[in-house]
Amino acid sequence: MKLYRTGNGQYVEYEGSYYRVPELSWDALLGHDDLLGFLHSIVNPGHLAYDFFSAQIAAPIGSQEVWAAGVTYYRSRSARMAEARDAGGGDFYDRVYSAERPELFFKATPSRVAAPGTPVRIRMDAKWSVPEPELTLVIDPRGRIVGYTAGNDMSSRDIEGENPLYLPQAKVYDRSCALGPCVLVTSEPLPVMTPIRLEIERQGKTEFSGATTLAELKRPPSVLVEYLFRENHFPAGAYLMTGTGIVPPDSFTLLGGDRIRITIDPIGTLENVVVQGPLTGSD
Ligand code: DO4
Ligand code: MG
Repeated sequence: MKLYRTGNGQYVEYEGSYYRVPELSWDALLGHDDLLGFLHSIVNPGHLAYDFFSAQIAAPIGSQEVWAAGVTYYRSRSARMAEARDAGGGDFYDRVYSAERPELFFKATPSRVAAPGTPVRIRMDAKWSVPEPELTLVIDPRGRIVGYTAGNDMSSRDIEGENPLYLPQAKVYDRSCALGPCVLVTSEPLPVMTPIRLEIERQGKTEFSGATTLAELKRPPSVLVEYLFRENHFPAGAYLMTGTGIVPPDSFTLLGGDRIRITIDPIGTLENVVVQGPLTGSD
């Protein structure tokens, strides 16, 4: 069951039809004791909606914080070790990959999150920027995974590689994160063979494409959530990006105008265009 947040309220997509979710804020939905059961109760002719396609899809987030896990795929460990070699950082990326405690970091407040179809940004003071396509866990205030969305953990690799203490600047800035297009609400874990695909289009041509599967994710999502909720309360719930398993070659950097597509089949495709510089009023 797919839950969309739009400029026109919330909709549920189920078996090809759309249903209007009666007035409940996004935070109230995530706080629901039985979100999946509640959404199933809406799937009836009384709530059928025919105006979904005229609604502007918004990022599927209310007042939740976005957190991220790092170095959860072998590919990410290797890329990070290479970029931090001159800073003497190779060793601790390897250590965190095999340590019991995961790397978790704060990623974004809701205002820094780009909606599907709106720009994500690269920093003016960065020379090496990449998207990171990541399965993102949607967690309710009780610490239960209630759904999944696609996420883009935009990253400045030169800033991160210069000194690991610069990680927050490499990761957290305006529109450094995108989420969407919907939340797949389910009580089942996603199959391990679920593919995550990244395509970067430049001037109408594919500049980079890559794929991985959840089978490459080293740590179970439930373990990442358990660490996130240790000593932390999230009254509105939280989002947790699970790390990237796709890293473009070191010669690649994003440019303004690039189009990024992140596809996780049961969720859909999250698409954003890259901007370097200030956003215009309409962004
Ligand atoms: O440790 C740096 C960040 C790693 C990251 O964002 C990832 O592996 O996805
Ligand atoms: Mg990441």
